[in-house]
Amino acid sequence: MSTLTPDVIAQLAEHLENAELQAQDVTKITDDYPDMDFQDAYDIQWEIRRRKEQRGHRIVGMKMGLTSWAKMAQMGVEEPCYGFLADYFSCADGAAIDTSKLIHPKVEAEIAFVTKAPLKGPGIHVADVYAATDFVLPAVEIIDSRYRDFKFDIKSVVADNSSSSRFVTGGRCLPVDHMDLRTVGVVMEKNGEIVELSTGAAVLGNPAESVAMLANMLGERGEEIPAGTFIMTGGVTAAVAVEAGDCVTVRYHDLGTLSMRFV
Ligand code: 0L1
Ligand code: MG
Repeated sequence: MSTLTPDVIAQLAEHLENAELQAQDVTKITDDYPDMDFQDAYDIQWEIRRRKEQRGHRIVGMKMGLTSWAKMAQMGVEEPCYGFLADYFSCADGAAIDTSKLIHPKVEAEIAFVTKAPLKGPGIHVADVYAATDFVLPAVEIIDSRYRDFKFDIKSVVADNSSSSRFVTGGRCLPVDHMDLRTVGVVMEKNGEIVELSTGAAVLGNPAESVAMLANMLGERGEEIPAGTFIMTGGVTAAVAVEAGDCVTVRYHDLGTLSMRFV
């Protein structure tokens, strides 16, 4: 059930997308619309997606957020959410990421999937995800909430495309049946010092659970994960703030290493 009119959904989508494009922070939208519900929040997110596609951008993947206790505890929010990835969010391994286009970026080490068959909820489980997976690969997400000081609640976050901003991929692709994703070790270094350590199990016990959850959440809107979709499953560690001058390297067991610098 939604509480906001289509006009208000459109206005809020424009407001949040402008905040992203102008790298200008805003206050959380539930301050003005305290009764908005999850359907309103996802309607705003889908309207931002529509606006980008209308301007010629391609959607190149999906992300799940807040899927680890480290992230939930860090943000004081206890519910996973999803977002979409537009073409200009994608950065190559080794990229120089321009912080002047961002508000207050943070990095998260993630495990990503690429599907080879559609997944449509409800009822999708881990075995369905394994059967539909082409390969897994490492990814680093650069999140950038548009909300002042990263102060928000889950509905405001969902409307803001779950803080999606940039992501880096590279490393090695492996078939999912060659690995136990729960024991994939991850070491994050900032400027040569280890800042976070974790393993894949930090994400819902198994990152494949995160893909299943995405399929089931999309299924509630009659949507699916199409074959060939790139999906980031959520940070295995808490997010780490970065600024111009920082270099980040993330080492994954078996999946290689990703690096980026912030300029
Ligand atoms: O990818 C994420 O886990 C971020 C979800 C949104 C909350 C945040 O900005 O930390
Ligand atoms: Mg993330």
